[in-house]
Amino acid sequence: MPFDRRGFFGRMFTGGAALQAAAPSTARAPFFTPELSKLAPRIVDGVKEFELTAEVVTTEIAAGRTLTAWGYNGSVPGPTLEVNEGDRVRILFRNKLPEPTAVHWHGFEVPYTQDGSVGLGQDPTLPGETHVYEFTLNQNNSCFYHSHFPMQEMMGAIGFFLIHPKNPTGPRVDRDFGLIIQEWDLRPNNAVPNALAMEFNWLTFNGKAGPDCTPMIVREGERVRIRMLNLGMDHHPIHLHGFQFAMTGTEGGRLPETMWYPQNTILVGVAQIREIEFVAGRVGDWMLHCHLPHHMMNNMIPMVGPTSHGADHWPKDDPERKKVPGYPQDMWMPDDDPYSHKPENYGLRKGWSAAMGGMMTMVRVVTPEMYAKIEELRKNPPPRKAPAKGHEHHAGGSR
Ligand SMILES: [Cu+2]
Repeated sequence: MPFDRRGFFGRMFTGGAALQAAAPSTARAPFFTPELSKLAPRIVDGVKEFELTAEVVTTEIAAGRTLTAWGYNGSVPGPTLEVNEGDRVRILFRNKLPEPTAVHWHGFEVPYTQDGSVGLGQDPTLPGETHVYEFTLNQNNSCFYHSHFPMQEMMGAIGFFLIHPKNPTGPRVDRDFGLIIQEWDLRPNNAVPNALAMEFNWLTFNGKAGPDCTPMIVREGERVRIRMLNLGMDHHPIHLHGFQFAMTGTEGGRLPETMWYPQNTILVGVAQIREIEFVAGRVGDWMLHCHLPHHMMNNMIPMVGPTSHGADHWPKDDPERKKVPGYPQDMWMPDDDPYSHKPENYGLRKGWSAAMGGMMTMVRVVTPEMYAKIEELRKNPPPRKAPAKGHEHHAGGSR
């Protein structure tokens, strides 16, 4: 398929800046899923063999807010699997959950007996049992794995599974990120989500709610791809500040450039993957977030106020203000400290955390100097600080 690198898209995205990303290169950008580890295979007679275990996982989705959900290999969502087109893959799947389960390989072109469609292609894997999946992957696209029991899906049982192309097409990206979109209904003093809910008060990218999402760090001028995967009860319109991007791929694979068009908000429907690309042409700390208003906050409660918050943040329990129809609506409660130990947050403006609640992360487009500083901190990160007193609501611990 012919790709014109000097086409209008290149010009639109770069605004005349050097098209560094389109320079020929054979090296592939590493795929990076912030917060989530990669599951390393062992090679057995030329087959990539993975061990995947479904189990109960307790994690922290924001400072002080615990989630006990169902994931894989100690992680919720599960670890990222990454293979190449043409690979033979074997998965030794162990069920450590207290009920039957099965893993569906979502988007895979494999024999139906290996597809994980429980009932049709296989029996459920009972608690304590191991089931072996094996297939050859003659395809290239962003896939995922998940339990094929719907309530288990809502308990978090999902992970990324990327199949890299043998022969990549189109402009090469410098940065390649993956985000898994999930939503949780967590009631007060309860870490176990209500999997039947239709309304959600905690919204996560890769198992973290803002401001606990680790920013994606890129250098000025780099070509960035973000692959967003959604599995929940809502479709999420994801908006990027500061740039126009193009949808360059779906869960079915990369799209030809003739199908790209500019946008800055993209609807990621349930069970879909949407891949966006842009050239990060301008330095800045740019939000990437779901634009559903209720998904831009943590621990959304039926009424925000009146509350008994201290004098240093909003809303204020003030009879005069309460005469104004509608007051109070929004909160403003910066608490940067519990997140200041992350190297990726270095140098953010004071008070940044107040605006970063909910399904909200950042693309930080940085100078070479800032990039070097963050790299240095990654080798030697500062200690973690506790949330400020009275700020437990940030994490929802007190409600
Ligand atoms: Cu949303």
